[in-house]
Amino acid sequence: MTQQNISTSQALFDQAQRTIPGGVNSPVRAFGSVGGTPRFFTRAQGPYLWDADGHRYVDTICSWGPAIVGHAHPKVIEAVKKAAEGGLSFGAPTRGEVELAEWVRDHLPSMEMMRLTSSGTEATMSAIRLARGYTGRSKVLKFEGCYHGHVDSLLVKAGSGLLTFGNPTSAGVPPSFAAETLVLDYNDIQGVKACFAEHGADLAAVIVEPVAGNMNLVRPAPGFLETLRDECTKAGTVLIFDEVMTGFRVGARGVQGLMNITPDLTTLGKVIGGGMPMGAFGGRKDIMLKVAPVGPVYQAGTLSGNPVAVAAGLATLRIVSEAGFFEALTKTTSELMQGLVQKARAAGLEAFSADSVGGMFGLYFSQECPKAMADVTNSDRARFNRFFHAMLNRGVYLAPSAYEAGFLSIQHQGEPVAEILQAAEGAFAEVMA
Ligand code: HOZ
Repeated sequence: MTQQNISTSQALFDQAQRTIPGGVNSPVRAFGSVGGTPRFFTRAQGPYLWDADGHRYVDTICSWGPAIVGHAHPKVIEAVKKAAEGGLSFGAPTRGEVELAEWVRDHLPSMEMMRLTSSGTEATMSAIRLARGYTGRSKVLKFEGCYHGHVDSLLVKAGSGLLTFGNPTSAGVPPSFAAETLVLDYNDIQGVKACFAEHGADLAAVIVEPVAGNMNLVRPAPGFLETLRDECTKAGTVLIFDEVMTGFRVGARGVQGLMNITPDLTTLGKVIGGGMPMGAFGGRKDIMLKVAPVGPVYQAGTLSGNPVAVAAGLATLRIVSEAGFFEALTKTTSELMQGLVQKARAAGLEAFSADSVGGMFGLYFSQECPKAMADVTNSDRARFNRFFHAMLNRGVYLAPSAYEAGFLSIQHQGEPVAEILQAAEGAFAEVMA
């Protein structure tokens, strides 16, 4: 197959590296894991992206989740234009942010109260501080391969870009901060029980991606989230579900609704901003009332609850709450996974599996779906990298790392999914040659 001409992306990447470390503003985008030249994009519409050399791609990242209604959806764009015409930022309260908070509370009842932020990282950072302020304890338990944003005490054995670049604990995190973070394998139920037996009285919080999406997609094993809930309740530890990725992505009520488990605090991002910078943390009223100005835990932000981001978020959330939205998205995503497994088998590849929850999916070059980070590491990542490029060259943009999940939008139904499957037929044949 002839290779694409990507001279404009290449020139932009060369130029970018002179002023921006690695040429990118977020590490995974640099293609460090898969090699080659990152595409620079000029526009997106529905399920498609166009790069600076004019190539069109079916987008299976959807901005890492937010573009769930498709890129540049007319209703979202209209809401953004209207809000922008009224002023970009006031640094003061607005009606829209109250409406957004009420919408979120109505769909995620565990979030009795919340605070809006400008990113998921801010949300997790604030949730951890709040849990510490509420409990008067310092230690936090997290799970290997889960990524909760670039917060000092959570950049320990973290996922996403840290795994991609083989350095799961960031330089610049003081050992004394890291010492406050305990780390277990995802789905290690016995480890959780033993950890609580030893450290329960010192644990301020357990933070978990209830379906992991930053070491590829990894489902919670039966009993894992339930054990976290039970142990936290017994020890007076705050259970934080990081639903930055999964919130309004796996279903209208997040993983907590799908699995019927109530966390004490939840963090959100991505979909609630509809493609604009937005995050939120919230939960039990008695905990949230510790946040300033009513409580002693400080948290603030000039752009928090930004009116344009709130408008994009509200417009997006109104669409995802239409009847049948998640049923259709879940069906499309799961059919794509089945189709990809069939294409792999037809090409003679046994070591390939796929899974999805709502509109979020994982592709693994291994016989079985992973249960923890080590399973992803042990998959055939070299073959994934070849598959990534074979798909890119055929007009399908996959996440550029075996450690990332993928995302579809409601506009992928029909033709775009057919295009992905057709590309996969050629790509599987290429990686088996
Ligand atoms: N950390 C994000 C995915 N897990 C990637 C963010 C980005 O590059 O936009």
